Amino acid sequence: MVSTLSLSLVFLHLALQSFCYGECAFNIFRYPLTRVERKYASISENERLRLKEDTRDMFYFGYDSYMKYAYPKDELNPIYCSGRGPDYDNPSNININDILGDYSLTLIDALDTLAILGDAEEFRKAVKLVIENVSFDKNSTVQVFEANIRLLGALLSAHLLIQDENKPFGDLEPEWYDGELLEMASDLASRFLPAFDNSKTGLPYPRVNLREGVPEGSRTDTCTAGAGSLLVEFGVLSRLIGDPVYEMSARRANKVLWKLRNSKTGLLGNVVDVNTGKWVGELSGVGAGLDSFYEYLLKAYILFGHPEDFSMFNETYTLIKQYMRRGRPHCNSGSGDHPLYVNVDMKNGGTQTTWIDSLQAAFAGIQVLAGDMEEAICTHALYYTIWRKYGVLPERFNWQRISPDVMFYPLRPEFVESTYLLYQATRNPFYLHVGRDILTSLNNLTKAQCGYATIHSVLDMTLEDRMESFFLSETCKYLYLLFDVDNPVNLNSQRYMFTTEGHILPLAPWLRQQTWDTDLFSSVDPVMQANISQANPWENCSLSSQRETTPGVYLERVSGVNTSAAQSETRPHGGSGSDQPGCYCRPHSN
Ligand code: DMJ
Repeated sequence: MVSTLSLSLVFLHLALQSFCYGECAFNIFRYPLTRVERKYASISENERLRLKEDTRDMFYFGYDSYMKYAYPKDELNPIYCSGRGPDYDNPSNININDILGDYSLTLIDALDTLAILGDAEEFRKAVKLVIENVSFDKNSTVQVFEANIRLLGALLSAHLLIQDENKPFGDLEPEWYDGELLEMASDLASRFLPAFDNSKTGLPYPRVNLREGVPEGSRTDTCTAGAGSLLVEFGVLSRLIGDPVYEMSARRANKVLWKLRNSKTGLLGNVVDVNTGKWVGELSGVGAGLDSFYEYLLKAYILFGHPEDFSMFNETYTLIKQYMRRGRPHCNSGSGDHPLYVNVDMKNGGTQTTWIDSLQAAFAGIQVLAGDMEEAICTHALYYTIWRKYGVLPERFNWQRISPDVMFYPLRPEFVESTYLLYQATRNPFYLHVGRDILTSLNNLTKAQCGYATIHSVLDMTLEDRMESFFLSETCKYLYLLFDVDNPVNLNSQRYMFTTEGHILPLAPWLRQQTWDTDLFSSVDPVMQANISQANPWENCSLSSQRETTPGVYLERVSGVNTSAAQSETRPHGGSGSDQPGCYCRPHSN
């Protein structure tokens, strides 16, 4: 790993220049500058503006082609210039059917990117098309997680942008607008509720049929991110319409996952059964299957301000660093391999795989939000090295064999996202250069006849005829925002937060107002509690941080139990990872 990835050291050093100015142990910019240092040290204003315009062109090439060849279908086939909808003939084709539902997905997902590009006219036109033509009353069985982040998040974001009286993106409001997008959001979310109602633990079934609810014989295994990344959108919807049921359902799912953490390590697995609460996949990592669960603990706190979400994030983040981080302890000094986060066994923290996946590239962005800047720079540098090697990120990269394990690249945004967030946080022109590399390789490697195409294999750069909706909603958006330094989002960055699908939401005081006692809604009913306890008899071990933040009050409020009595019966729990004061537990009797 050291030799091939040693390039990441160079990138790391370059990236640390402005961040560590005057503080870090080393400074590699000694004059005269080398050729590489000269390249990364600055970027001309003309070049930045050219990159911004090129990114704009990239978006419109994809968007206009979608509108011309694919709309009202869900996605564009960018090679054969046609549209794609659900595969109704083959219900088991979940690669397609989990996401596409015959609801003009790409158009809805792209709404706030149009606003961010300053195209108020096209935004209003698109809003009209959505309101007049899209219905969620469809016989489509889709993933709750995907429909939540791509559709619900997009509808809420567009509605809130329209409602913003300051109009930072121009006049987005069609004159006849009367909250129709919010009504659609509410209708869509109501179709998700059977996923929660039908489960024995409170964790949502992974899929619902939009018309019929949870299909007979539906699979009960869900990834952790799928069950635990709903709180941002559900919380905003609940607060907008004054109905706590959505926030309650999402909070309860998070609470259940929290109770299911491994008693020894405190880690979560990547797949869980919604009826038994048993872990089906015991892999713990920061990429596929778990990524947005961590992200939404932090983002829910940023948005709604509940200390409990922050405690959960902090506790989890500490454990991630404790169990998953490998390599030298300090990123920019000392000896050893470049740090990376590996996938581990949730039961003991042992390394389980020798690959990292491209979704993990978003973790650097989470580290920026968490304020762990040196580590964010370090994480990002590793992915940049891999990006440079292939021109894109393979879906999985084997860090032991230094080669891809899974070859495709479906135009994912994660690496662009963390590049943008790092530039916002550091203002280091290094990241503009990274953005230029990304833009260049997307144009060189993925541009097809009428849009941008998924790379089938990073080894031979063959293409697949698919442009996922997140290309317009995230990849193009983050790249544009990276170069458009004067964009209203960047000038008021303290006023906005991105969902995991890149939709912007306002950080507004009204979202932080307590309209109901959310703690009460996070309780789990007795039947569900019994199921969870069976799955994890040591569940209370993992509640230490909640008890510490609201000592004695939390459990009394949700269950009526006098917690001081309950706590006096506890005994110390001796697993590693549970050495914080106050982590006492006893097993439940079954
Ligand atoms: C997007 O839909 C979201 O970013 C999600 O959180 C993860 N996967 C895709 C993009 O890769």
